[in-house]
Amino acid sequence: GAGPFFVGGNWKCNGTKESISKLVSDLNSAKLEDDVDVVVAPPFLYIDQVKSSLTEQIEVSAQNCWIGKGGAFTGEMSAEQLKDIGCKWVILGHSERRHIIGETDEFIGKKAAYALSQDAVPGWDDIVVAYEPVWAIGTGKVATTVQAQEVHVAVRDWLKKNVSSEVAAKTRIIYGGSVNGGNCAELAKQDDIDGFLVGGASLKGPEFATIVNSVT
Ligand code: G2H
Repeated sequence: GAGPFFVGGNWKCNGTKESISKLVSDLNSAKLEDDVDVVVAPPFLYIDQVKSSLTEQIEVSAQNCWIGKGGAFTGEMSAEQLKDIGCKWVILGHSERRHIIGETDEFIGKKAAYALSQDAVPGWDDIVVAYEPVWAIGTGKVATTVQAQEVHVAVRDWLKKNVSSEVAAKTRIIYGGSVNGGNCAELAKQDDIDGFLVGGASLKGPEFATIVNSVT
């Protein structure tokens, strides 16, 4: 697998000022392994609150952004605006955006290309690929270690054939779908699982810390 281990907390459309303040203080007091890249993605409205109160050990991500430069696009946020407030990450193409909102591969591809273009020297180092089996998302049904490892190998092989061996070796491929404090350790042991994208369990500080610390 590729390193460092990467754990993302995808808070989705959850939280209030009060619950987020509690979550941030739980994360701030948790002991997190130093060598893990930890990123949390609050809803847009709370990014500023989180950025100003969260430990610097954890970076902040958005959950979406527009396909190009800002302007007359009601309800959207641009990559430039995310950069302006110091938000260096964005989740693009989550299956909830595809299935519920109707985003297509082409649309998501444009978003990814534009977001990367906002970096001076965009590269695969900046990209983390999440594999989330749709039947495992928010269902409590996690993939078996064998199922997840098999797909991660397939994704890495795809990168090898379509991009390069070097990129395939260094791109973090993370698993998402009902990851929790109880199932993370076994999954983390798999060679090609380079981290997790965590939904429900990322809303609980101590459990999220357990997942971060499952790095092997
Ligand atoms: C899958 C995942 C995080 P959950 O969408 O992106 O959510 O852990 O709740 O299944």
